[in-house]
Amino acid sequence: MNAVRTTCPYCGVGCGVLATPEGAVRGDPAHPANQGRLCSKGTALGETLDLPGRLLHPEVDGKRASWDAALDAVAEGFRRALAEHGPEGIALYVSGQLLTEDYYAANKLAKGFLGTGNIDSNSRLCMASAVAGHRRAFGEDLVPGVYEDLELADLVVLVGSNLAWCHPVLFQRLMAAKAARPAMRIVVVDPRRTATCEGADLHLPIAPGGDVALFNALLRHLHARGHRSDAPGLDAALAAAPGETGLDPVALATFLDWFAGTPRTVTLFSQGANQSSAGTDKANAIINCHLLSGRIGLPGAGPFSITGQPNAMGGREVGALANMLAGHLDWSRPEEVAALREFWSAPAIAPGPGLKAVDLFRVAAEGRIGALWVMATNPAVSMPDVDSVRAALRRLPCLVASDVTRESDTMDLARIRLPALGWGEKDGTVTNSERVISRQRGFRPWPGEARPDWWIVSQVARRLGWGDSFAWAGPADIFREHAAVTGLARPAERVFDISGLAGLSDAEYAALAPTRWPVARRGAQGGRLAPAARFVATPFRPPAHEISTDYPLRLLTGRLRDQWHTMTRTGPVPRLMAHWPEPTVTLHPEGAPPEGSLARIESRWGQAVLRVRHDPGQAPGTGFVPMHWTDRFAPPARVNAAVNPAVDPVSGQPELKHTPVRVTPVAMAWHGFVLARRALGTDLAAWSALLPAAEGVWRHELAGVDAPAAAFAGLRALVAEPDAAWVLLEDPAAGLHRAALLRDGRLLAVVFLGPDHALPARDWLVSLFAGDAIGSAARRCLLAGAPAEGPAPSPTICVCHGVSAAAILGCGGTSVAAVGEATRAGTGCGSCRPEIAALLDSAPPAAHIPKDGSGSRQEYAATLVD
Ligand SMILES: Nc1nc2c(c(=O)[nH]1)N[C@H]1C(S)=C(S)[C@@H](COP(=O)(O)OP(=O)(O)OC[C@H]3O[C@@H](n4cnc5c(=O)[nH]c(N)nc54)[C@H](O)[C@@H]3O)O[C@H]1N2
Ligand SMILES: Nc1nc2c(c(=O)[nH]1)N[C@H]1C(S)=C(S)[C@@H](COP(=O)(O)OP(=O)(O)OC[C@H]3O[C@@H](n4cnc5c(=O)[nH]c(N)nc54)[C@H](O)[C@@H]3O)O[C@H]1N2
Ligand code: SF4
Ligand SMILES: [Mo]
Repeated sequence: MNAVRTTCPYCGVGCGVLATPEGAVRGDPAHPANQGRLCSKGTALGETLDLPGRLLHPEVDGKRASWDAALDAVAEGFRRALAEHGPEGIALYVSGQLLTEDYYAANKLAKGFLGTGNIDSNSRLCMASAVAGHRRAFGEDLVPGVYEDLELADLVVLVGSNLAWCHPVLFQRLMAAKAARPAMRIVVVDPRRTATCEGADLHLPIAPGGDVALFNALLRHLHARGHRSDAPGLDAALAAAPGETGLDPVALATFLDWFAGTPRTVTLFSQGANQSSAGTDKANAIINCHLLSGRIGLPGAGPFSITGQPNAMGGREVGALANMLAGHLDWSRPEEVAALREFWSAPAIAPGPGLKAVDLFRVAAEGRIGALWVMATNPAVSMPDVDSVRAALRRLPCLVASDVTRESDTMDLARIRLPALGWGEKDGTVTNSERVISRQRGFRPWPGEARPDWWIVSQVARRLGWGDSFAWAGPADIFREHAAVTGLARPAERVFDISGLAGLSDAEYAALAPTRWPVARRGAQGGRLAPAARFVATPFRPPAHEISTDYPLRLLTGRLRDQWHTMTRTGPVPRLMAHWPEPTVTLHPEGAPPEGSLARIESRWGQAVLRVRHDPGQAPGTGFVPMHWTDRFAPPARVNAAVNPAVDPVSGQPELKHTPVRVTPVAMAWHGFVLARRALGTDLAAWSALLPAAEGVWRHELAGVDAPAAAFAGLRALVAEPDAAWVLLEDPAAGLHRAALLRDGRLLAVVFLGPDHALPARDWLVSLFAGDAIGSAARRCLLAGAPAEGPAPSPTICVCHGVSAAAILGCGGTSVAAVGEATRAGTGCGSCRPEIAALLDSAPPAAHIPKDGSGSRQEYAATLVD
């Protein structure tokens, strides 16, 4: 196989991938992160290589432009904004999905030459609190541990992490370790009972925002149990206000005892910790406990901040957050600023930190930013209070956006659109959660006029008069320069040092094997870190905005297993949409609107309308909405319109995981769906969601407030085709309107309307679109929406091997392993194993196959699974 060794572009696990130009993809057995494994998203990478909607040429003011003209326009936009507003009035907003080399180039342009601190990254929404916590405790942004520690630990505590869905390969490594060593314990701290809880011994359904209280209690408990430390700050930390966890006292006591009595403990934390107005304190409250128990940087022991994006860590290394400098150099140390100024020959280097993301868009909304360049991120969807952010984007005189796709909500608003290379084309490095630097290598030709992000940056720099400082021939040149920066102003206390890689030849860079930092000398390999640390007092504070009688429910947001962020790459792939086809709000069944109905969630900031899904594992008083839906797929379901923009006072990271809302049922005149052989858009009705149902089949979920008969006629007219015939069923008195469009026995479209959400499952109808002509038996039941006999198709659980819930329940296996042997379900990427376990646990089984195909439901046992 002519496969190229590269790295997965999704999560921060950073799995090695072997890929061929034809799009065949498999896990790289030689990569230390995954040792050959891949999850559902990684496995489907081949299907995302030729997505429609690719941006292939630069555009200025909506018209195709040459690179010269587009780059001139960017330079002119920034020159004008500089003249009008000064360096405070220009900004870059970049992303952990850039390669380190692209990231370095953007940061050098902003801080070194445009002279502005205003370059922030979507990592502000993601890792900023962990970064700030590390810097307060260790004096530097350091992750002490490595993945292997999760396998060596006797206790693994997952705080605000849905590892099973968000870092699936690491979760599989953890599950394999536990299977080999059943005495190992896993605790999940999360207000929701997630798929990750399926592998856990104890689930602590913490009150949203209660984590600081939990770890403050743990610190006191450890102290009472005789743990001592010489590190500074312990007394103040012990004296800090404890706070309320909302936990059952027995479960809490169990956790405190397990932790105190287990030397090999890893506490892994993710967005349930970071995305909080107390996010930095959450990180420090966790680190405090590891410090007092002496468990940092040891095999199987340490605090572990897991990164989200493929190159979240790389962005921190190059300093592309508004409050950081390149190479972990620091504005607070003048000798380091001077060293960088000299190294870059950048007399105008930014004098200090710039605006953090939430502030940046607020200032832009006030008209104080003249030019903004967005790279590899979609703030028109992913920022909190996002309608205000959209208003800010619209107000910008010069909005530049570099992306691989034309199909993003941010691209819609951009004045200058620049086509960037994507995964499989671009070339450079990324750093994963355990500090391992890996190569992403191109294995596909560059499409259209798309160019690498670093090249685009360097061309703009040249037009602004700084060509000599950006005269790189390729990513190897940039990497060497970045590596050299990390060696500046030495000797110093800074641990981050890869100056040992500054002398790599082009050939050595091309062949670079996964390498963990620090690498201070050529040939060195980093290991665990045991930095000197201090305690930080973390007095408990409740979330920034508390619930009230008007807004009595706590809205949590997060991710789904098979979607990536704003869906630009995963949304169009039917296999990935199958797992969770509609935008939902998950609620505890008690007092919730009926399952399958539509409900409005409203906050002080905005609203979204979503399909109701019941889950007894959702804590009463909370609701969960995935962050993924956009104008492209379901305009009314953009949850960030409702999410509050409060930030952590230290890190500036927004509180994306806690917004007070109310939920109200939405009355609609009709509900319905259209299946068609092309996408008809997302404006077909008052509520509209678009999903790829199968290869060449699009599903439109709809609900309207107009007269059903008129809506039905309108929808039929939309899909009508010459020489095709309608099969019709209409009962206007009952509000029932159904139609199927056929030509020569081939199904072209289906339009179903009813008075409420109780409509037939879509899966069987979707299956009829495959093949040339449908059989007479199926034809007779077409408008019933279900076959006359035999089971209706049930939702796919195992995406890799296409195994349905019905097949799993019907195979006779009673364990995940037995089901795997009988059906192959769960034996591919393994991401669905928690769902198989949940399905097997549920009783009576048949009741848990969703009637409407709206996603798999999970029921859960008691809190203490032990
Ligand atoms: N499938 C998939 N995987 C991804 C991504 C994706 O888009 N899709 N994105 C990647 C990125 S960039 C990131 S940052 C990671 C995120 O990975 P995770 O952080 O694991 O994912 P989330 O679903 O955002 O949030 C995790 C959990 O935090 C819980 N939570 C909410 N509030 C609180 C609280 O106050 N305390 C605690 N303890 N928990 C709380 C939520 O219920 C949720 O289950 O995933 C990465 N991996
Ligand atoms: N409510 C809520 N909101 C959230 C979160 C949450 O949990 N809840 N999580 C937050 C977190 S942790 C994150 S990380 C953000 C993610 O939010 P975003 O970064 O806005 O989401 P993505 O969809 O990943 O956007 C990446 C864009 O970069 C493009 N792209 C991919 N590769 C390249 C490349 O090589 N070059 C260029 N130029 N473009 C490229 C993609 O096509 C896509 O348009 O969302 C945040 N928002
Ligand atoms: S766990 Fe999945 S998404 Fe994350 S890097 Fe590995 S294959 Fe990619
Ligand atoms: Mo993230």
